[in-house]
Amino acid sequence: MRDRAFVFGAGTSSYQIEGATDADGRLPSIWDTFCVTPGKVLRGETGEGACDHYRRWEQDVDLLASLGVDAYRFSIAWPRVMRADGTPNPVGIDFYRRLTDRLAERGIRAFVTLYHWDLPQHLEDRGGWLNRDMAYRFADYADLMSRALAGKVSAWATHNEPWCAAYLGYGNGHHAPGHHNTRWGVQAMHHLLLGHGLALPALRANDPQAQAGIVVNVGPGYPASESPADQHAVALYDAYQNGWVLDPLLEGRYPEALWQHWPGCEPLVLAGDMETIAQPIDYLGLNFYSRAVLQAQGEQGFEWVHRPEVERTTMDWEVYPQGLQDILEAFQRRYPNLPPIYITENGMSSADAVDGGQVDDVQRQSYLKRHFAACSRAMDHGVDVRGYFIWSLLDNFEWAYGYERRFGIVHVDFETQVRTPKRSALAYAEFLRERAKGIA
Ligand code: IFM
Repeated sequence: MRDRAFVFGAGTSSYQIEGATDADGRLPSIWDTFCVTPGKVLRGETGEGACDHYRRWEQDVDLLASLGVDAYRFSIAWPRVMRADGTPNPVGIDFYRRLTDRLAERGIRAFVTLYHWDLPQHLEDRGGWLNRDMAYRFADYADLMSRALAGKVSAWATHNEPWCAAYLGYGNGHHAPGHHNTRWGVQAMHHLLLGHGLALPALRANDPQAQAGIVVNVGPGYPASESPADQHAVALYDAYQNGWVLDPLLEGRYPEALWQHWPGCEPLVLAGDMETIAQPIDYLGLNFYSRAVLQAQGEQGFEWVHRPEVERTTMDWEVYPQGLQDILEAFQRRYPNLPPIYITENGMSSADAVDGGQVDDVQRQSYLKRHFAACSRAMDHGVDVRGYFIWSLLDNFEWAYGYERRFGIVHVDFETQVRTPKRSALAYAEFLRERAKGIA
């Protein structure tokens, strides 16, 4: 059991839960556009209703308090808080003021992400993250929000998972805005990271007590065989999956192996950019779900080996808790200046249904326990992990999969908006009560 300084929480993001996409002057986001583009989202679902959190936020804070979490991780919808001319939308900002105030009243720390993928559509119309200017617009937005919420936030994250925003959004088109061009993905990543670096000074100046960092999705690769070709495949995969984001942030350079995988796709980098990107951060958020088993495919390639016999989730992601320990320890060895870490997302999707007023999500309870145990082992081996957030508080809009994939520890009936804590939520609450007793 960890002491009280260790933060236990749960997370969500704006587009996935808020709904109310045209309330109080919120502007359209790239996800609003993407969702109504035929064939992009399963069953054509959208974030228009989602969990109706924009209207039910008080009930959701009560839910968090009933679980006994130390912290709540959520994101701000950029299109809610800033008008197209860059001026603030006071009604939108007030929503997040009320939310953070209520969390503070309940003794719950706010971990706030600025960008969890809902770029205002009018900015995409100017090129989105392919346009270098976006990094400066993002810094303005960070400045606005860190002034507005100064003193109310425990930790700011500039971005959530720039890998997904860049690669899925601009590289392979699975996410909004749906572009399919590797070079664009690489350039979008550079501008996202530059935006991160440009935002940091504003966060520090406006809200000096808060921690400032970034959240990155990571995953370990393992070779399908001992062959040198498969080992090389893993090195390429690691550059693509982890190093592409972490090397610039922590070492001020892109990994060479990335350009073996994507020859000729280097981004346009201006003088001083890498220094801006690699400024020190107070913490690094890591999102962990699964692992990849890989084999070589050609000179520059790798491919996933699908092993049907292993435990999987309804995302078809392999359940491999040991991967969390392995990757934490690998990063500790690799990056001498690794900042303190929060596991900002960990969780799984399953086909949960309410039965007799209960949701018995046995696999999720086991998944969470095994992953937290793996995280604890890494801590015992010296990795400085400061907190662990379950993804997600609520079943929600799972991007291109719509509402089908349920990640919540709380079940949401999307027809009635009734919330039902699953067994995993009840077990988490019990664990947190026991911990409180142990350290009282
Ligand atoms: O739901 C997403 C979240 O928005 C970002 N990280 C991964 C989760 C599960 O796919």
